[in-house]
Amino acid sequence: MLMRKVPGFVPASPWGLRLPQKFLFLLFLSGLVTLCFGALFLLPHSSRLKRLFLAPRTQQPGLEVVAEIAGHAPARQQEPPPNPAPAAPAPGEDDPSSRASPRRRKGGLRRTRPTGPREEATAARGNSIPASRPGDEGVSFHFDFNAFRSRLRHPVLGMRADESQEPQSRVRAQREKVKEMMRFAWQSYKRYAMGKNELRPLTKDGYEGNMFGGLSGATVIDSLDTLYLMELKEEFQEAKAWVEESFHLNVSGEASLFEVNIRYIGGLLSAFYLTGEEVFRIKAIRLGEKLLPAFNTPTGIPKGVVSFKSGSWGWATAGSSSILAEFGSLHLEFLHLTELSGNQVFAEKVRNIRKVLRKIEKPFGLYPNFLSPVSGNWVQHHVSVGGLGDSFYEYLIKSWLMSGKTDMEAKNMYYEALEAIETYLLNVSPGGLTYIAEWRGGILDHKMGHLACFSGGMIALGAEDAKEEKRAHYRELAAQITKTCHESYARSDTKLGPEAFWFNSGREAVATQLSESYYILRPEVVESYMYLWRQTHNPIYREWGWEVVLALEKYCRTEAGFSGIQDVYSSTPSHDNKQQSFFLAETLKYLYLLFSEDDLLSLEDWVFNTEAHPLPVNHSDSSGRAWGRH
Ligand code: DMJ
Repeated sequence: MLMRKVPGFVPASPWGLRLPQKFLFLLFLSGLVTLCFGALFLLPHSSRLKRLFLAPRTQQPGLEVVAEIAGHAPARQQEPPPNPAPAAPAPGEDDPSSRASPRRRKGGLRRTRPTGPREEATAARGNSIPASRPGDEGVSFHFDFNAFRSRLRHPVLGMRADESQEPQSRVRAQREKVKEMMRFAWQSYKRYAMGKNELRPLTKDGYEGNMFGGLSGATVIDSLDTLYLMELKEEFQEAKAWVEESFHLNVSGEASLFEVNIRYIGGLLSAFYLTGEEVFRIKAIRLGEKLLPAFNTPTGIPKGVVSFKSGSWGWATAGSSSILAEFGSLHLEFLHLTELSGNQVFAEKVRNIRKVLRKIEKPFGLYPNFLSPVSGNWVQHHVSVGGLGDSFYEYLIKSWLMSGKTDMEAKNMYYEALEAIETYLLNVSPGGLTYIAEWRGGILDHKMGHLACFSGGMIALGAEDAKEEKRAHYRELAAQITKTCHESYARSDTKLGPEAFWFNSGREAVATQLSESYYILRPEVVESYMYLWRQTHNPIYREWGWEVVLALEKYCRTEAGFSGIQDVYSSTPSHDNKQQSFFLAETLKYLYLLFSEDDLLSLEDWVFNTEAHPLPVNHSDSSGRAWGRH
């Protein structure tokens, strides 16, 4: 193109800008760039951008980290007691330090504050559940609560005849004592940590932890059904009001699928079935939807950690293996999510897990603890009925019972697994104590974890439906294992049991190192006492349960709640400053049931999930929803 020369015009650049104009333009450009980078670093919600532009992906932690968040970790993986905390926030107030700097452990989960309702609505996308507005979802589906209640064979809270006939009985006083402990545990939590996940009784403040992806109030949700069945009515209303007003699902952190399922989903489901209050049903379904991205793996075996972040595919930062006890302990809750929502997606997810497990080859009929969600193969051959494996076995027999004894597949898998466990893991010590060892590719570790002590109760529960010729044997086996677990308590100075105990070098049912000598208010031993009591009515189980009550009062009760202890072999143990939510959900509930009549939450009508939340047995013969296909 020809350019005419115009007088006074000096072509300064190919863009036709003069020097001062060019200078101004460059100045503007550099200002813009500075502004953008400034925003990236300084604006409060820029952390996601920073991650995108500046940081490599968080390094994937190994199996131990996954185990740790699952609460299945061996002793060395437990958190040390927290450092003295800053001044306690007022009840119900957020801890400002946690807001400014989310707790992050090496390899741990990111926990972020709630971000907004849009996050909630989008979490379900890609899993056949339409995104919906908070509050309206699940409402359109009608669950006939009255029909469900009319099918129960016993009143939920039992006949209560015992109390009027024996007002001064010892067992009534024992039950009242447990109720008082629950009231104290709740009131302490409410006073110092309401809305936080757990109470720290020594520092008198709350603790959020990093297992729940930003969800709060684990103790509230875990306590609902215990408060209800103990008829702590005022306290139950306080808990319910908190769920209605303050339990927000619009969080975007990374959570343990297992822990959220057993504590939050389990707690909400049982609160709904006990009361018929819609708020619990709706929140359970909404939260269930948020868990679905975890299943987006090549095999459909979920990863242990789910990201609640909007649009995420659930491929969060945890390691490459999924844990048997975690992906194997979803069945009960997910069937009930389908039952209460009418949405098959939940049941399909857990049916697929069952299918993978049924097909895969099992070494000697045993189920190793780690499975690749990508290849569907076992990752290593470590088998345990304690941590990492435990509740998978529990959910097999309970799936059978919860189905109204129609889920034959679960029944067969359970008895086959139990046979293999008996053949390869069961031992009797020189001193005559029966225990279930851990198996590492054929080599036995002669130890039992506290977690494995639930198995006495499980075997008792399953004994009645075993082959005729095995029933008495299983009853006896359950009693022997429970006796061994009682020994682990009886042989300590505090009469509380250690986290793990060994059978070697002439020592039996005792921990061999300090790192395994702690007790964190765990329920498994009293859980077995409860099942054995209901099966046998042998008064020894109530005696043993009472020993635990006295020990808890003496060593774990503090001015502001109950705390775990660091050494069961010390008569002056230090406290770990944590009132675990499962203490209210499980330990106190099982103790209360132990001192109650059998028709309080009758086992004919209810199964307890692995966090002791009661879920109803399917007595309907016409349900096409959750129990439709076996
Ligand atoms: C609870 O959260 C559950 O019982 C789980 O199955 C194992 N660990 C704790 C209690 O010890």
